[in-house]
Amino acid sequence: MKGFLNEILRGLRACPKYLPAKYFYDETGDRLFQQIMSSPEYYLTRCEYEIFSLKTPAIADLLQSHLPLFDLVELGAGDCLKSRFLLKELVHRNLSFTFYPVDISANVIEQLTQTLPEAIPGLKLHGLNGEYLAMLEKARQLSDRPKVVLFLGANIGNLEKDQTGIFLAQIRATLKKGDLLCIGFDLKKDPDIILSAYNDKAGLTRAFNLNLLKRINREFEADFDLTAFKHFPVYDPVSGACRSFLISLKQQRVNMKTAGESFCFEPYEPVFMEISQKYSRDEILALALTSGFRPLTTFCDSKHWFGDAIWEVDDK
Ligand code: AVJ
Repeated sequence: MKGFLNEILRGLRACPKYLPAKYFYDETGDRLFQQIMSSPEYYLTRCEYEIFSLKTPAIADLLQSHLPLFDLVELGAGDCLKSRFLLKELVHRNLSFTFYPVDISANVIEQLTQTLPEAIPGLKLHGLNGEYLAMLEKARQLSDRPKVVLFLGANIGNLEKDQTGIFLAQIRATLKKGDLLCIGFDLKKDPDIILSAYNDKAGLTRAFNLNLLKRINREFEADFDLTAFKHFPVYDPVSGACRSFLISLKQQRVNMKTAGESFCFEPYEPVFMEISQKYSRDEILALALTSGFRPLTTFCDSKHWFGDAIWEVDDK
């Protein structure tokens, strides 16, 4: 909670202004993201769903051929829509493992704990509510089995390119040689397809971004006028960065009682909200190598729009 306020303040005091996308996910944010995932424009989830619905036996074979025994940790588990294919398959194969879903949303972990063991009889689940690295460390303390870490949904795309290698190296540092990482990347494709995924006709992504202002209003007694900001996503086909901004439509001052501070916005001043980085195959391979992993294989959907790469923790 303290971290939340401090990060919000840092972002609003900065020039140019930004807000951290990880705070999108309050109860309303979770619901909006669910709706985004089933919107016609947001292809990512459907592509990765296709991979897991069709290729789970091959994925399970690969995991088992590298590790006879392991626990499964999923970073940013959400509703486990895709990973439940793998969980079912592994339970079916009578593999003894514990599933540690990690999520920043307490709400999500509560839901999973209630529903997943019912949906998959025999599943051992231990939910971890918190940030990725801290919870990965926690899972390590709870069990010394080798780990298979799932990081799906292109969540890695929420990091700036220069932070991605650092983050992956941090993940690697919490793992042991031979541990596996299954990581989902959204691939570079027709820019129009990418851009419309972040600018859906129903306005879900717009509401998703504005909801963070609403959350700040509620939790920190602020007075953001949600009608005075415009959702504006851009995609750079060279870097592969898709960025969402909220643009202040007028000169305005926003007060935040909890912080005893106010923030001025110029007309058309942007607030950077989120990056959703897209990757080429070569960029994915290079990323594995620079962060201390050995790429084993990548599973793709039939359109080649999305890839789930499997990497092995390499020697130091
Ligand atoms: C959950 C980070 C993968 O960047 O595509 C969806 C979040 N933002 N629509 C993404 C998101 C706007 C999503 N990730």
